Amino acid sequence: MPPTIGRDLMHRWERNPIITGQDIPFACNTVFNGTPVKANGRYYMILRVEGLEGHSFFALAESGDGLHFQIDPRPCMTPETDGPFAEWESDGIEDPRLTVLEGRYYIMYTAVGRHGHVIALAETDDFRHYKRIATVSEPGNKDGVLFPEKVGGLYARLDRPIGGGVGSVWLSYSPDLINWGRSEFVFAPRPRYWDSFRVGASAPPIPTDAGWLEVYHGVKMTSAGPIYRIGTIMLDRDDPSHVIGRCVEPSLSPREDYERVGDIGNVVFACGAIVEDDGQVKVYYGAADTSICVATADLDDIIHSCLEGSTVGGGC
Ligand code: BMA
Repeated sequence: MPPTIGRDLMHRWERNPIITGQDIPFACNTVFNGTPVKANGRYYMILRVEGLEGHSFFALAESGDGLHFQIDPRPCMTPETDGPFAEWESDGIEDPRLTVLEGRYYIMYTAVGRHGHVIALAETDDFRHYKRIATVSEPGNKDGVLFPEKVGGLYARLDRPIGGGVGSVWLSYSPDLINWGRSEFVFAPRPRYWDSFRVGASAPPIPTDAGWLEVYHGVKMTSAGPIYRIGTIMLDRDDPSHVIGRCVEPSLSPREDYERVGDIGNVVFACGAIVEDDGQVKVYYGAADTSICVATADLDDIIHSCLEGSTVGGGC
């Protein structure tokens, strides 16, 4: 692994940010927390856009190289105003996570309404038309990420319920993507570490020979407010509630001005990653809730970073 003294394991692209509010072809406050997939050699990214009134919706960005994106002229998915989803989405839809599962594109996202945050699931064939499937959690849950394969014959997801005031990551299973249960604890904030206040799943889990690689976010609360960082954890392939290893140090911390300053400063927050054929991983992240950036790292280095920390801080 190359030395990481004075720098992060994930290397920022020198021309970050890759998408800002200036690139959005309609009125908005900010753009952040985009989720990518690569299909037929092209990159598609669903972006969280915050409207001027403060509610979020989604827009589509497309690219040939994963670095330079074109944004569709109209939003691709907006909160429902009629029907069963309307009361859950009256204050917006946030933080999409795209998963390719059984050849279909699924979007787990956070619906925000008068009951607070719930996790919802939709699917798309073309990234432009979306069919809602179900709300899949009770209020008080967010950061839902769907596994790209069944685990033990069932669909699986990670999520982040707030239980007892603590934001920990949990695992649930489903036979049909609608009914979820068999929930199990996976990992919690680590006292006195960079992820001591909250943790949550960020990218949909990535299958590797070492297990399920999960790129997560960890929050430290300080007297100047929260600091959001990106970390990695390895979960067992057959039983993802079992933690194999967890990074000691974050893989990416807010350091650049565009990560330090914005609507919410000191935030790097990933919603997806692409593993390229050459073993490089592109991690897409929102910076300061104000723009979208990309950082890269070698898959082997990321795996090594979480395996070396298997016993630190109790592991989980
Ligand atoms: C989290 C989510 C993210 C956001 C982050 C930092 O709770 O709401 O959408 O990027 O906070 O503000």
